Amino acid sequence: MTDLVQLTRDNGIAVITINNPPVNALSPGVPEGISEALDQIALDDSVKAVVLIGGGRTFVAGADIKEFGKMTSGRTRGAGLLPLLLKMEDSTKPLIVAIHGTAFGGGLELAMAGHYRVAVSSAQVGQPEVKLGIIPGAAGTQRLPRLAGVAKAVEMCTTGNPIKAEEALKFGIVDRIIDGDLLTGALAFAREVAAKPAPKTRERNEKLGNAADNAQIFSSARETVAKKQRGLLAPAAAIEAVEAATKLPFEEGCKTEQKLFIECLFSEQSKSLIHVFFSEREVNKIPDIPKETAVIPMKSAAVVGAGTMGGGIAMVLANAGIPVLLKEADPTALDRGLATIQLNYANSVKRGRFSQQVAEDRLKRITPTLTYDDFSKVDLVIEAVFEGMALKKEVFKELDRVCKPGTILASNTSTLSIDEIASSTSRPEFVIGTHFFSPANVMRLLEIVRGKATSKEVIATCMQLSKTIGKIGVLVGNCRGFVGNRMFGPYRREAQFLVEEGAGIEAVDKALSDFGMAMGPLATGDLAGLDVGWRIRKEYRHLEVPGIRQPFTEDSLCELGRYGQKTGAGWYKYDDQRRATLDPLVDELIRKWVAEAGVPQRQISAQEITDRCLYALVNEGARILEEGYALRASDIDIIYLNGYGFPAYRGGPMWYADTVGLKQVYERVSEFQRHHGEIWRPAPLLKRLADEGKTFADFGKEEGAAA
Ligand code: 3H9
Repeated sequence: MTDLVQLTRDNGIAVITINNPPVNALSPGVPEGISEALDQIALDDSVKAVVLIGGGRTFVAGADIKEFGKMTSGRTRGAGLLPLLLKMEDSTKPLIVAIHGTAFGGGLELAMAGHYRVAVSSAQVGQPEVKLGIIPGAAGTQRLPRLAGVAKAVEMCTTGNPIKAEEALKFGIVDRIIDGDLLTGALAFAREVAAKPAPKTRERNEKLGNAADNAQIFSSARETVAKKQRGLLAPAAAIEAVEAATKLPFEEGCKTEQKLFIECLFSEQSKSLIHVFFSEREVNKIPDIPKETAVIPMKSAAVVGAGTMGGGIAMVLANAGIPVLLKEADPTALDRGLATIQLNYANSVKRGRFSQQVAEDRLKRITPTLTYDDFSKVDLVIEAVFEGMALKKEVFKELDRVCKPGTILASNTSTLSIDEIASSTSRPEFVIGTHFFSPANVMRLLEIVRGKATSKEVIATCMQLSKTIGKIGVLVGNCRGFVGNRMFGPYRREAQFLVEEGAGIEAVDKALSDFGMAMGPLATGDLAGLDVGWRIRKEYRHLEVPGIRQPFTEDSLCELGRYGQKTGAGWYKYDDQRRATLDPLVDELIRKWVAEAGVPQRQISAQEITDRCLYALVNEGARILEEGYALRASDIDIIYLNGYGFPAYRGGPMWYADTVGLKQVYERVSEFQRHHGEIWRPAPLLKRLADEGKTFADFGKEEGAAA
């Protein structure tokens, strides 16, 4: 037997334990180990029943995702799990699967091939494969509807969301919840059923429904996935596979599932989503900050500024159980900020996200204040005042005076220099950027900006805090706009240039939305508020290089008071439900402005629109990477997926460029340089990697950079 699987005996019951830390994935050796254990058990007359359990913190979290890359590159292609699962199911001795932690993907498929399943109440089960761009590939789409019914199986296989043990019990996926020690409970259960015939899941057809009801389930599921999982291939494939379970015998259904599984696995979408899975975990690895770095205990916090961002950040902290002071200079602004928070919580209660009691508890953790009086007690302050250097420096000077030594002083600035802000304090090592994205209580991204003096403990604490508050923290360096907004500038610049050169506003947004972006760049501007960028541009106008082309339409719209959704008009006009329609006036104005500026007009294709906008992102991303402001290309991807609505199934802008091929991207960027001048000069790193036939992903691995 392999050392990943152990076989022991307990008074007539065999116990197979899987020990493949950290998550007992079904790596090579695990299925073989289980199979060997079953062979030994079959020959041992003293064994009356079998318990299969996971060692350590969980049952099996699925297939080993690292193996998929080997399969798609042709390095491995084993028999898969199906033969093992049939062998388990055909065992004449009842096999009880004992679940704690997570039985996900192949883990749930393994469990469903057992004759019974017992679980602790904290356990979760799920078929999360769609999140990796695939579908269950070991008969999950065939056994799950037989246990849970067709509708539940469709829901679980298309959303990928797990369910808790209690719900799994209700739907027949689990047979009993075990209170107390899982193994003890599983052994007792095994003794109860040892003499009974072992029910095979694949032969249980009573929950497979009837044709008419099923047709309804499948058609409404297809509608839902087309709307909610726009652009993704796997959810529709999952529906097709479950449909096969209702129409074909088990073996035939498995063949359909296999065919769809392989198609999905070899798709670009799956490769991208697997890249995203590992990249999300990679962001936590910071070369010069070891895991053991001490963190500062975080018992209480304060937020300065009760505007949209400040209020959202206070909610995020309160939601995570951290008491927070919310400070404003002006009583009216404070009342307004609090009213917004109350409204947000009330809306969440109305939508059933949490109870009134939870909302009240969270609200109680937010203490409004007009003074810095209690700031001496807090462990962290996040400043979220208006975006202007002079004001920020004033606030930090005051924070330095009132806060105890050791308090982390963080700024939510989206563009300004953390080093300059830190220079107004006597403790630059405690100053850091925590750049939240709007709405702060919804968006998952947190850019953590390292100043040149920021201490490792402060960085480690903020990285940990990002997890506590349910965000994905990405460490970036201190350059103008940091990573996300620095790249977003050229992206939105190109969107405006395209409009100025003759593309329609809707055509620009549609091209990017068809690519998969959550919203087009102009509609995004309207949502965020066009005045935000306008104010920032004014702050930096003195740095503009004369003779370099600048877009002007958005500033001109701002001068007319068209700030976007909040003023009911921006690039589009909005009704009171914030629904956008094209405004002929804007079109007229733009044509007039560009005629005055003498910009030649032409027809522009959707391909040019996407290439211009996306390669502007990529080219700037390449500079950021080379200059060391991002640790890895994949960190940039994670920023774009979680903060800017980039489609996960394209892997992020840097990954997307790698999939296009850097040679092709470089040539297109060079072509844009010939037509549009120096702003399109290819980043040196892009040129070098293209020349060497390498990818951005290679750069991260071979050379490493430092934020
Ligand atoms: C599948 O099963 C297909 C089937 O139909 C069969 C087809 C034949 N493989 O997330 P964490 C690593 S598809 C390899 O930080 P947590 C992870 O990279 C699979 N590695 O912990 C990390 O490594 P590192 C379906 C895996 O406690 C470490 O384990 N299953 C796998 O926050 C700890 O992970 C899934 O999609 C894996 N399957 O969360 C489940 N899982 O320390 C994917 C984890 O080097 N996994 N690792 O960075 C998860 O959702 C979470 O990891 C889990 C634990 C909830 C289990």
